[in-house]
Amino acid sequence: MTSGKLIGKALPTIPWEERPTDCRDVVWRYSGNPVIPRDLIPSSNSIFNSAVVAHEGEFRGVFRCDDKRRYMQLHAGRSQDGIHWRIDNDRIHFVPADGVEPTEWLYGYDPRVCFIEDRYYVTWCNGFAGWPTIGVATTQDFQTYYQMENAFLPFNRNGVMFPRKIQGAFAMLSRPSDRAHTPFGEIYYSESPDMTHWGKHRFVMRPTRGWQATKVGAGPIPIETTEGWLIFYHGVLTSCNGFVYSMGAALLDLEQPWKVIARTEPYLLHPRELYEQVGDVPNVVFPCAALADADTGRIALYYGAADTVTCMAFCHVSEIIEFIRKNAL
Ligand code: BMA
Repeated sequence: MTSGKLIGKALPTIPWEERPTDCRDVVWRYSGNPVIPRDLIPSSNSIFNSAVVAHEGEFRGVFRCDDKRRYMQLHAGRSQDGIHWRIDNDRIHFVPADGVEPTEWLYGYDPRVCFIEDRYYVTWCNGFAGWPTIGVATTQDFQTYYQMENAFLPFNRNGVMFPRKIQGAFAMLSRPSDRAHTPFGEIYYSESPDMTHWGKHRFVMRPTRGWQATKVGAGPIPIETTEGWLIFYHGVLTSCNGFVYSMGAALLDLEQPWKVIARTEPYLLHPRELYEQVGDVPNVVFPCAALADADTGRIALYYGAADTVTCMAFCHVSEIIEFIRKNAL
């Protein structure tokens, strides 16, 4: 059986730390977690569930910073090594893209950033007419962000773009939801010829049992491999004390990504460190970004912990693919 390789660019500068010798897991945490404390900038109550990409030899990101009013905001940040970050104290002020009617800024959370062809697409959970849906913006320099039309009607969350067109169309995963702390959640696939009109919706995956019994939602931008699209996703269990957010992984068909090749029955990351168990919302690990080096197969994951801080974890693509196959649902 082939173990699977990354398709894409060499990114030798991504953050990396070897697996501790006493660790038997395929995903291991960074010893310096959390990498971003809740109070990195004066205005923030918490900084978590954030998106990071490689850009011109450095790293850029869009960060979920809930402010001290507890309003959910998106802030831009930059880093030379992907670990030490400078984040703007003021939120991103989106500029309407050509022909787009300006809307009132209500809130933004859980951003993802995806490079496609010549620009970065930011997607996030956008407050629209009072309710959550998928907001979309583009940037080329991480200074000016042009807000496009929302991709969907409310209610929707976890809009995650694919990093290349599929069968000639832009493609996005999303998770239709409700207006509250949705007690359900399935992943769907949609495509668009122009990033404005979305359709051809396909069902991808639903909750099952155990750690992913209540809902599932896409995490980082899908990673292209020789074995399919590698996605890391969050799965939610309902305990007697509320939701518990863990992370699993799946392989999706390269040309028909709504077809799941395999997904993990056990979780890959689960709230067990204190910074994941204690915070504004206890027991949450929530991955939103990954950096991958095609030369070495190394993957660095960024995840929010307990809705309070930002953390990192690492894995090897070949080990993850083998784990998904051996431990498939
Ligand atoms: C989800 C989102 C995430 C958050 C999670 C746990 O609905 O709001 O941002 O991490 O709940 O509170």
